[in-house]
Amino acid sequence: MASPVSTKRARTSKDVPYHLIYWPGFPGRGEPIRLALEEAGAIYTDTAHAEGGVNEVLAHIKGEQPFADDAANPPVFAPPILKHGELTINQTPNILLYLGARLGLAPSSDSEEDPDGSYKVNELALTALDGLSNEVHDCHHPISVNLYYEDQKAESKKRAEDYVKTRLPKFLGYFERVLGSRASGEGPWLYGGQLTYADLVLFQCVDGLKFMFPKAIAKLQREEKYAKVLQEHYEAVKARPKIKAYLESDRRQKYSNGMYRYYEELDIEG
Ligand SMILES: N[C@@H](CCC(=O)N[C@@H](CS)C(=O)NCC(=O)O)C(=O)O
Repeated sequence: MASPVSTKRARTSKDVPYHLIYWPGFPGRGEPIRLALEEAGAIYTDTAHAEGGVNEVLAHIKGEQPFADDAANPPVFAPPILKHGELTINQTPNILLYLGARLGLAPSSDSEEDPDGSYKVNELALTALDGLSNEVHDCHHPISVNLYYEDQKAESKKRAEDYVKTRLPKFLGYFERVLGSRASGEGPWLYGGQLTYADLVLFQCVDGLKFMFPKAIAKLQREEKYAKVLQEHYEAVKARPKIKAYLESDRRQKYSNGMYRYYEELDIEG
């Protein structure tokens, strides 16, 4: 009888460098993970900056060797992918959940003070990714992710108009409430008076939105709407010394045809 495969492995030590596997050429879904690693001063490698790094991304997606022989980790579906020692995981918020407590960017479930805090931080990150990242992506891929933007331009225009008029205010309004809530604590942060990875996710979403819908965001700022999210919180994250240094470095890639794209025809005031 075949013996059962053991998927158990010892926890990877915090000292082992992290390895991010993501497409080169744009910040994309990999960016909140980079921001977390940068803010924590973690040692990491990134296929976006490695010669031939794209081949590693492709090998994972295609389930090629040696990844096909991994007894401990299920095959990943799509990048971003994080490798840490023998652990291989994907799904952006899942990676952030793993990194959160390890990097001091979320309460640990072992903490006596706030044992459930990690779920609250995760909730905020998931909500930002739902409404200010995934739905933004759907603005240029409203019919199918498999089709180019150029094949669904008419639908994209409708989708982007609806997004800017109804969905964007709904999610910005939600985060404005979070920032004004008692649970956000002191200071400009979303939860518990301390910077967490949810803050980095929200910052990245707002930064991408400023690039993709500059007219709509400028109008909201002129009207002094959602000032906590668009101004205070955004600037507070941007001014963090390690984040500032990262944003000014070559490691920060420019927006192009990733998650946040600029199309003049979609750039409406709302
Ligand atoms: N929900 C995931 C999915 C990852 C994802 O959609 N990755 C994109 C690249 S940015 C991809 O390659 N998707 C392939 C597909 O959806 O077919 C996440 O947040 O990480």
